[in-house]
Amino acid sequence: MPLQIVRNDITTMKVDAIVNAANESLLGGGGVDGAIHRAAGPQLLEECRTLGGCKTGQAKITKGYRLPARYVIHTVGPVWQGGSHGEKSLLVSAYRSSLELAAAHHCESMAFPLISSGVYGYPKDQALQVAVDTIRSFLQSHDLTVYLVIFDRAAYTIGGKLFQEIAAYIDDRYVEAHTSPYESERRRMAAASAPMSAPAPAMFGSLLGELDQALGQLDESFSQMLLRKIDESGMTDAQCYKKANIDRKLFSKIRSDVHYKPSKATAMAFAVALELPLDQARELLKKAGYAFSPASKFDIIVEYFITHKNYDIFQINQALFAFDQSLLGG
Ligand code: AR6
Repeated sequence: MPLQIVRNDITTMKVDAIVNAANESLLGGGGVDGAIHRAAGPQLLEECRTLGGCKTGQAKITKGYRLPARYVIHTVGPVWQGGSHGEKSLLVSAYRSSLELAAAHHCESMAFPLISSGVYGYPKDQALQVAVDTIRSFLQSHDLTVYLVIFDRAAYTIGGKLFQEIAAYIDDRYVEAHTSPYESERRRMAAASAPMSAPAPAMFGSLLGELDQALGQLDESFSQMLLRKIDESGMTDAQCYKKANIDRKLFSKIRSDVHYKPSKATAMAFAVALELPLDQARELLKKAGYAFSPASKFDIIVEYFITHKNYDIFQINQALFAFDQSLLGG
């Protein structure tokens, strides 16, 4: 999955490059900077001394020394001064410069801390939004796996109102699924015994056509249905898998293997990228052998977003993260 949000200590990440939230001197400090220098050992500071500092919004690269990461990209985020001192564009620039440096060094994976959100005081929710937006737009034109590493849970809050709405939605579904089995049974029986109205003769032609099409689609595999729906949506393959937060390699596997069985998170990510209404999302999932379950918070949260026609996978992932669920994508 090209952008993943994880809760971790960045010094333990096994990626090509980790990013350090440094200061302009590049000579170390507290927070994540201190942790990275401690874990990398004194040689990191020696190399940093040769760099001549770094301006806010820019980035410089060193080796990773004792870290599992090959490189450390040192960037300097802005100090928060209320928001009207160009903080946002400097923060965007810190992310962009780091991403460009990683790409120039042929990194395939990198990890960011939430730059400026500690000692530098940038409000965490806004810092997170800038991080997600900037990384996401860079990934439109680059193949790279980027981890956004969240250290403390407080850094990660979705809006209180949204959180409560989703929590209420989960509660409702649980209630429906776990109480009143007689009521749902009664509803099922009533629906089954309702008389079917006969179609008017003029409709037969089009009905037969639809039936024909429906029967043809019965044998469709997940991969065939996915490719058909991508064509129908007018998106290109790349637009679709990027929107689904799926990497190109996984997509070509699905594309070339008619019988490919994706994970549930992958199937759901495509349903969201294609902006399918709930019934069609169910169909696509079924092709991969899955169903939305009222006993799974993960499923209910995705269902919440689909029924609210909010198909922004990053917002969905933020909500999943807030509820301690795994994320959508490959
Ligand atoms: N792994 C991942 N994230 C971490 C870790 C860790 N080991 N430790 C802290 N964080 P900060 P800034 C999070 O203060 O705001 C330094 O002294 C932390 O929870 O490290 O950009 C520099 O030298 C927070 O969300 O960086 C500068 O002087 C985020 O990393 C100044 O701080 C960034 O917090 C830079 O301040």
